[in-house]
Amino acid sequence: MTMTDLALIGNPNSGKTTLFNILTGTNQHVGNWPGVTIDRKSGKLKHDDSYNVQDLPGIYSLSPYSSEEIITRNYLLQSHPDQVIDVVDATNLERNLYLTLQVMETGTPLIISLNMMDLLKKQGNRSINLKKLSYMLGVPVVSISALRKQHIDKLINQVKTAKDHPINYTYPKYDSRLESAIDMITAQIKDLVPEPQQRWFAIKLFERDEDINNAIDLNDAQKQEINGIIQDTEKIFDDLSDSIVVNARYDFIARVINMCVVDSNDFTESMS
Ligand code: GDP
Ligand code: K
Ligand code: MG
Repeated sequence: MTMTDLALIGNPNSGKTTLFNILTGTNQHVGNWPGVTIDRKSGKLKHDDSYNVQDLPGIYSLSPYSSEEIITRNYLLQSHPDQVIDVVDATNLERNLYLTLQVMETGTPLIISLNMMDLLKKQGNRSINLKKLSYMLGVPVVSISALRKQHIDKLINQVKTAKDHPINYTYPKYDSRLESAIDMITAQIKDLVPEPQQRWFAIKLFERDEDINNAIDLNDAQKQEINGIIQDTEKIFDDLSDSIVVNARYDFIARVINMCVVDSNDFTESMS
């Protein structure tokens, strides 16, 4: 039997464990991640034990600062899950999409499960156009309520569809001046990193991420070239490289929100 590794990723309190419990039922194994006292829950999908489901620690970013971030980031980049369900809290869309973009930068196939839809409805001041959201990000979006067990079957169908038709999204594109820097860095590493992860490595090198710097064997000429690209781009933006990337992600999210979200407050203001 071919096994499919399915991992749940998302911000803390987005509903990952609630969803994990529904997906796996009693088929759970609870342990610890190696070397840390952070719970590790994994299990087989209920009614289909060809899926291994992994509940990953909740994080806001794929930076290598907290144990949670390191575990999740290494899991994505080294264990290469076949599919990722990104559990997004619909009532905190902007903040949650910040992680979504980073997962997309790694090239990992993902499905967005827009959770807490019951709460969003109850709050009653915002609506999200799911079709547009899916279109703008280029990934499937399924709205659910894990708490009320709503639309879980739809999500499972989407997971199974993605197995036969792997998701091929385009990477989110940022400011064109940043994109040129990423392209030039990618050219330096194209023989050192497998294609789907080149963009992630290039962005991380641009951010001067030490772990990624240590993970690839750049020669002195390449290091110098990359340093030059980073410094030139910092001059153009008059900003530090990691903050250039943070701003680029938030600009992208602002465009997505602008297209996909209607706040009733905006509507009231525009009427007066
Ligand atoms: P995790 O940190 O991502 O694992 O999140 P949890 O699964 O522990 O959920 C965090 C809190 O959100 C808990 O109190 C859940 O009961 C609640 N929760 C999870 N999913 C939903 C949902 O769809 N709607 C509502 N209203 N609450 C939810
Ligand atoms: K929690
Ligand atoms: Mg949890």
